[in-house]
Amino acid sequence: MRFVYIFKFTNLSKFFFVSNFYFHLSMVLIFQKFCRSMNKLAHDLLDLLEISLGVDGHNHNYYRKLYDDAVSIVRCNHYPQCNKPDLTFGVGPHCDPTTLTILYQDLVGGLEVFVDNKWKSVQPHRDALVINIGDTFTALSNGKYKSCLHRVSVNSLSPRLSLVFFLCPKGDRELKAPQELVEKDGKKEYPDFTWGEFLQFTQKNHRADENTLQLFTKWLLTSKNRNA
Ligand SMILES: O=C(O)CCC(=O)C(=O)O
Repeated sequence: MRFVYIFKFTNLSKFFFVSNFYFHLSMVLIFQKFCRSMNKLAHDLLDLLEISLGVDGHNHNYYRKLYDDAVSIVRCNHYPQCNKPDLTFGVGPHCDPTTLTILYQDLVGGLEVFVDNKWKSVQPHRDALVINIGDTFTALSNGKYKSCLHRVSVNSLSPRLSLVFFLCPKGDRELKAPQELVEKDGKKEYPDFTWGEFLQFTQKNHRADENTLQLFTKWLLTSKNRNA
């Protein structure tokens, strides 16, 4: 009897191992496909931003080239129901330090952006992606594009899911606004930096919020004596 039982158990664990393996493998393949599509979309958006900034002549493909070996981040957020939603946030107010954010949210709602001195909710839509400018692109556009302050509220009725792709350059890539843009503006607003330095700053020195880029710039200029 005992042997039969063990035999059955072994078969069952094999079944779980195999089904889990295929489940995880299919998840990996889905995520891979998702990341490739988001990476392509992010690069297309960089091209559009370049055109909008008028630097697509002499500096054609400037931004795309900075991100040709991007090491981006994907985050799946799960916000459980909360009995006291007035006392907390899913995510507190912050600007993304990254370059561009492409976000898909389910239909529950909760994402809010700070516009015209008011928090406004970003209405979920089944077929829509939310695109955010991050602090790194603020610097790369010499301050022309501002990163967007946002937060996530929670509710007592339903959990919420979001899937977020953050475009990031390789850690040691030197980041600076195109020279053409700086010359047009007559002033370079931010010192050169690498994404590795900025990431480290947000993890060790200052948690991401609306002042991160400003404080990082100050920190760079004082700690490294760089010129803006
Ligand atoms: O879940 C959301 O809608 C936003 C998430 C977010 O701001 C973040 O992950 O940094």
